[in-house]
Amino acid sequence: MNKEEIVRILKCDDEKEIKALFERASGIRRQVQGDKIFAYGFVYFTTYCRNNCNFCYFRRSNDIGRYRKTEEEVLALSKALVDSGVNLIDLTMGEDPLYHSEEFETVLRIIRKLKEMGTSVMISPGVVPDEIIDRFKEAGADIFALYQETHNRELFRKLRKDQDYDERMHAKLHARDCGMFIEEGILSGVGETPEDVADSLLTMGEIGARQVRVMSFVPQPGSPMENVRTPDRMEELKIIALMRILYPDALIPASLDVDGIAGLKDRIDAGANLITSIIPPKSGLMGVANSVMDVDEGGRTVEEASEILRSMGLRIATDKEFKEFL
Ligand code: SAM
Ligand code: MD0
Ligand code: SF4
Repeated sequence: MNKEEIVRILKCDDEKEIKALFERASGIRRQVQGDKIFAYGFVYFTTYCRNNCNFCYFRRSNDIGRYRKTEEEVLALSKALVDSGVNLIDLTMGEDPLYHSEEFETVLRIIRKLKEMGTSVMISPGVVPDEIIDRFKEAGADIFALYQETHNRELFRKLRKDQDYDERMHAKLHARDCGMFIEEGILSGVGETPEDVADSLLTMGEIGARQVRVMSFVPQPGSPMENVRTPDRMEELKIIALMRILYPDALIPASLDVDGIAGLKDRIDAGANLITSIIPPKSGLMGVANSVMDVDEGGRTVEEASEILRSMGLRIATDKEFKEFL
């Protein structure tokens, strides 16, 4: 698919054609991995951040309650997630000054201990120096996540205020070059054009991303974009389908962070092969886009997700199956 064709599909509102698009995408997923769907536990272990992204609840200037989990807490929560059946732990952090201007020893130790536990690990640290990225790899991290949000530099400047586009891209490429899988991601509903989306989708392939994501923007109280409306979900779903068609083997999340557990089925039907943002109830952990939705209610669990998958003739993959897929 070239840029023109991608743009045409993004602009298309013919119901029959869109239905066929989703069927084609989910058909490819079934061909590649049958009835298996992967599941990632989400451990947002520090919500302190030095940055001021305009879309984010956790931006520095937002006056909110924050937390920083201890090493023991992170390990205990991760263990509970692994025991519940997730295939990977996504260790995510704000650009917490405690780590970012000091050192990452605690984070490195956590990665090593999680690997000793036998689980796969993804690290979402924000922008970090090359030497630290090398050490994440040495410690055993499997996937390095860093989302550009858009590949339109002008739009990037508006979203990721005072951050450098090239620096962010460099960190991602360095992680790839030192042997980790990388995840690239974009936001839907932040002022992007269909042409921007097409550029992003093609860039994801050019940089060799193993995992690719899109999330619909969710407005955050207290942030500069709090009055920007959340977009119709059709754009996100079409982008998921396009990613699947362009990259049949890619890991493509259906994030519970956007619409909670209620949003799972549509995303899987659009071609996603992976459930992210599974969070233990009453753990004090938060999501990012929807920081609390469905968390304490126990909606974001393997159990709940499995029930929905079952009704679709699908199931959560075993660890062995996930490792073979990687
Ligand atoms: N602080 C690190 C960083 O920014 O790279 C790690 C956290 S990162 C995984 C958080 C991601 O959540 C952002 O890159 C963005 O794609 C997504 N996100 C943040 N706020 C959002 C919002 N209001 N709506 C939708 N997605 C959002
Ligand atoms: C998710 N809330 O998977 C998480 C987050 C960070 N690597 C991912 C945005 O939806
Ligand atoms: Fe900080 Fe990440 Fe939120 Fe930006 S997206 S404000 S870097 S936590």
